[in-house]
Amino acid sequence: MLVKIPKGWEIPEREVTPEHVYLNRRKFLASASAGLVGGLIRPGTLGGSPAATAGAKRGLAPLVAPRNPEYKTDRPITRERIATGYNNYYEFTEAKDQVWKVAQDFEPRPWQIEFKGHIEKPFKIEIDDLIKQMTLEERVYRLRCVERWVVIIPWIGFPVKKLIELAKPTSRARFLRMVSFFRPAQAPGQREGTWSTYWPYHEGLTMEEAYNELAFMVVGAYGKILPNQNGSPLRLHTPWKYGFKSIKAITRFEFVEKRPATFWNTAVPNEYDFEANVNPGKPHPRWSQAQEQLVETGEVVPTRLYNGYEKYVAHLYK
Ligand SMILES: Nc1nc2c(c(=O)[nH]1)N[C@H]1C(S)=C(S)[C@@H](COP(=O)(O)O)O[C@H]1N2
Ligand SMILES: [Mo]
Repeated sequence: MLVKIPKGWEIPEREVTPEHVYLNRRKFLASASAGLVGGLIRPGTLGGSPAATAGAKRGLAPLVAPRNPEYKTDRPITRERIATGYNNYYEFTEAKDQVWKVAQDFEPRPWQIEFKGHIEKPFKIEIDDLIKQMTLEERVYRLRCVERWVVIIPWIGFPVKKLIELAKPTSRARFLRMVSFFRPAQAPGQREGTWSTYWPYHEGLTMEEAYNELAFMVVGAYGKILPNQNGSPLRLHTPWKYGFKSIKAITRFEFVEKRPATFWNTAVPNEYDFEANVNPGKPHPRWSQAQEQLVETGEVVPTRLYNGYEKYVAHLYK
């Protein structure tokens, strides 16, 4: 059932400081004005570009793939301009409504991806050669940020399983480690202080999670090549986990034996764990996770265990 926002509903500001804790208070206050603080994200106030995709100056190349009808969501797809105009991408800026702008000059091509670790033979491949080897499909998935905001996006990509099959891991591989880019010249957030010791962004999954049918490698959205702000040219989406697991702009896949360190777990270990499964019953140390807010409409709805994807993944955590 749909829970409308009660009048004056607010998450007190002290409870919603985003992933960076209190380390950069002033900058947070600037960016928070467009977010959950104050309770509402006003529809139509996001982004600054008249194009459907926020910031797409000349338009993105079309990328069309048949929709996989298996994956249903509780709400309609979020308008493109909202989902491309409100982002988390700390390499660029912590101001969610500015990421599209700051990321405009980032160059997602040419882009080489490295495969290493416990695989038959390490290799490198250009993103477009990788895409050519894959059968693309569209999947409409929820994205639930640990900060409690939700968007619903028609992603285009292929199962992580297919990528693993290409890499041919040996039996020693127990985790898949993923590493993002490091380009301080194009990413202002990598030049500034707060997170300087943690870049590049890095994440990981157990091999079992990576093989799960939901785990998706994304190369497009809304019938186009993925815009920079959503993680072009290649990002992960694991819809049963908090958004921070879904690493953007991946440059390296590494098959490892030991559980890899992850960006947010290293930076703020008491707030972000490796598993990061969406769970309404497990509060963040600074806020409840029982409810969440649709970015487009401002509706506040109950959080669902595994973000509503229980039937696909619950068995992994028995
Ligand atoms: N490289 C990188 N990947 C990242 C992030 C980031 O800051 N850097 N933020 C994460 C977080 S916290 C979220 S909620 C999602 C947001 O994805 P979206 O902007 O496409 O909605 O990206 C995730 N992937
Ligand atoms: Mo997030």
